[in-house]
Amino acid sequence: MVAAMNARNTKVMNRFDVTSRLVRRLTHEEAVIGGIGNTNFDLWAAGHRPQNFYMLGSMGLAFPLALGVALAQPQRRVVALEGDGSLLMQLGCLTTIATLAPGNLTMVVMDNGSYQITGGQATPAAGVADLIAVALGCGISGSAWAADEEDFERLIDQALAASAPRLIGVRVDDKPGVGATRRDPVQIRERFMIGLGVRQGL
Ligand SMILES: Cc1ncc(C[n+]2csc(CCOP(=O)(O)OP(=O)(O)O)c2C)c(N)n1
Repeated sequence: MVAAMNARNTKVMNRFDVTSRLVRRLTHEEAVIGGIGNTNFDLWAAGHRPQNFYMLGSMGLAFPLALGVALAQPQRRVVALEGDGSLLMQLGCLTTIATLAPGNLTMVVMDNGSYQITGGQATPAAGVADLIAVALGCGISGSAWAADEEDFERLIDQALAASAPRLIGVRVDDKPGVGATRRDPVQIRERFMIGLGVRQGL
């Protein structure tokens, strides 16, 4: 049963492929927040959208930032992508998200069991820690590991129609991110605010 599945029972997928599958399912100008490094690189490579935000430099801030967007724009669906190492650095955000429970927030953790971009050091998620069990324990019910790509798409469709936040866990391989965003925080912020309709374009 999917809900009882742990990370060890799941297929190891590819982050760029999974990210591309996610982006192809977006049809309502959903906001998507990519986390530091690989999650935002692959989000960029999957095809830039005006509603994409690419976190630079701050581990673990994709979910908190997405929480803010979800609360500010309750009519818009918000998706956040984060690496396991980054989520582990900011685990407390899951309790805040469970407490505020925005129904329009979907989170995806791309779990490669390592701090890949800084040299592949193992994270606790490679060993004893199960991030979906953590999310469920924090009160984010409905969170689940994706068994394979098809299951991931099914979980995304369910989450995008849900009325409570969810975390979807995806075990991914160690392939590097495919693209690279320009390291220009002001441009990233301005583009995003225009994409969300809260600032006029130039
Ligand atoms: C507070 C802090 N410590 C360390 C770093 C350096 N750093 C940047 S990305 C990263 C690893 C991110 O790991 P993960 O989120 O699992 O993503 P992956 O690289 O595996 O895709 C580290 C250690 C940082 N940016 N901020």
